[in-house]
Amino acid sequence: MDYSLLWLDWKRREALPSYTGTLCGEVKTGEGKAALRELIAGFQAMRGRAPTLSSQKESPCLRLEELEGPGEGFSLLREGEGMRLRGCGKGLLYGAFYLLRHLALGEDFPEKTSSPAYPIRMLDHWDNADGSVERGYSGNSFFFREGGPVCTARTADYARLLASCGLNGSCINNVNVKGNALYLLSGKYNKELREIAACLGEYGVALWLSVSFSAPMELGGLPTADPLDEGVRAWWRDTCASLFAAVPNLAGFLVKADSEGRPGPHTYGRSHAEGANMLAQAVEPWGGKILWRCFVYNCTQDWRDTKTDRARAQCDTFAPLDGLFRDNVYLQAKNGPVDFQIREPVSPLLGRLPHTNSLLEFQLAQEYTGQQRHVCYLPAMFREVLDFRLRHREEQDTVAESIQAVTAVSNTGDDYNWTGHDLAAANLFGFGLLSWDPKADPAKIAREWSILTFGNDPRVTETVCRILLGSRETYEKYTVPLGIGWMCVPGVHYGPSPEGYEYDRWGTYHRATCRAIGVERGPEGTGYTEQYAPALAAQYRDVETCPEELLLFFHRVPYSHRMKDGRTLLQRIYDDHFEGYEEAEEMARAWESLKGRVPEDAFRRVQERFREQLRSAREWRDIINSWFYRLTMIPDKMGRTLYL
Ligand code: GCV
Repeated sequence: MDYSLLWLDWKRREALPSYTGTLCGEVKTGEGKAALRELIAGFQAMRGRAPTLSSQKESPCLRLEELEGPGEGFSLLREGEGMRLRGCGKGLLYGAFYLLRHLALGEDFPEKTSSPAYPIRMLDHWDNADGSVERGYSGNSFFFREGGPVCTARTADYARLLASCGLNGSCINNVNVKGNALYLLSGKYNKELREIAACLGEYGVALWLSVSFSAPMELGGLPTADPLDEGVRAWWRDTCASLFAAVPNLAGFLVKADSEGRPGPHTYGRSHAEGANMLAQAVEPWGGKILWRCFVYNCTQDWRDTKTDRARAQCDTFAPLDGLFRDNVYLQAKNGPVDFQIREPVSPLLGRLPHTNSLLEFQLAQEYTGQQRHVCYLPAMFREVLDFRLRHREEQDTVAESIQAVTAVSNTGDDYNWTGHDLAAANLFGFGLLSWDPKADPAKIAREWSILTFGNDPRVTETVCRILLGSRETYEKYTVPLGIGWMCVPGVHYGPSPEGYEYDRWGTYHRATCRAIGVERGPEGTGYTEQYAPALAAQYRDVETCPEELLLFFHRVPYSHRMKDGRTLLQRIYDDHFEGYEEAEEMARAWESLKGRVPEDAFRRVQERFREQLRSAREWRDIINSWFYRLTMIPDKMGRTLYL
């Protein structure tokens, strides 16, 4: 096998309950059969012996009861010394994985009745047709090789991984549609797409494709892509009719329009609602859906322009359109208003679409959070976002309660371990579990992932959890302070460059002088705070009540600003950077202590990553601290080394 099975590599477990020796009941659907297959293989791996199959009810056994319908929920209940798993085909599949995971954790009768929080729980791949992956940190694409899509054994194991943690959709190509990806719509690759869709479908995973808004011109040779043009509408209708007929299990399209140079309806003086609705009508006869990204902002800003605020752009564009989208359109908004920084406030747009389907987008690919070379466990951050109260209503006002679907930019590639850093697989697993249940506990997820991956050695579990659970704060401390973002090397987004984005066109400025830093986003400044519900706006606009970890996102403050614990802002920045590096050293030492307790190949891969993390963390610490020192000429109170 040229790749790992990650958390699906079931380990032997002593004294498994006796019902795992017999499976009874009949299954009919593809997903039901996949559930049975997984149970047989899982029990065999854990017991060392295949279970027997019986169509009769025997005792004790695991009894499968398949219901008719598309439902995804399941119930897993004890029946004497056995268990009964009940659900429609997909439900059986999720229930089977639930049972296997919990048996592997050492539970004998893991009873559970569960159904997913959202009907769409997916991954977005930024894979290009040439096999490269935009912001990919774990090798090349396994969906595309030599210019076209491919279906391989890995596709099936990918589908298993997704289903095993509750995910049910995959958009396999980059939102920046380029090269041969354009021809995914043309019929040229229908055979390959059909194969991929069928392979994913066996595990309840729907296929999605990213499409270019100007495909009618690029592919169809039309003179325009105007969404109100009859010829354009007919072109999309015909194209969808042939594609959806040829590729069963195609769920719809993801569209990045009028964003970072991509074509869109604004070119024709049309709104995003007009653009999205035109596509929605074309896919509607096929039950298709349109996922329309809200990542729309001016990416050719003049840094001298102090009025335009990129953080405002998405709400300014989309909030006024709330309620104008068709039912099969989902507006896809990133978790923060800017772009997947280590610390951002929750996007105000998520609270401003009460009459539109909205889809929350996270990023597993750690573009700004260490690029899968630094350990940075993200489920805790995801949970913070999901739990965040948007305050537009008295009740049921959390992000989790305000959205209708979730997705994440994938962190997978064709590396042996799928995610480059072995510990980054915990992010994929955790996102899946949270997409099913947004109340899932990130600490429990880390524990579960560690046991499934490395086995049930308490010392390993405790150490891995300690590393994972502190890693986000550690990363934040030695990199970019208090929500300011963007002090990374332009383009690659790895390593420190405190002024790298300062005089550029991307709208990402901190405007530091020798006295103060930050962009004022209250009403006296850009007014961004006023995009939130009144209670939140009031909290954010006042520097005293603004959460400290977001101070520099919302306010321009002098370095002498007193933090709540009495330290100055500048001293806090120095302290964080020194502490962050020490914490990274401590994490690396903790990993070293696992030598001989985790498989040697995984040990070495992670050890290698920690070497790079420490090198890079030291660089961040010294460059950021020295840059502030050179600007202010205020020394560190503790007398630690700063460089002139
Ligand atoms: C796919 C950021 C990334 C781009 C990405 C874009 C997006 O700007 O740097 O690589 O493009 O976000 O989300 O569309």
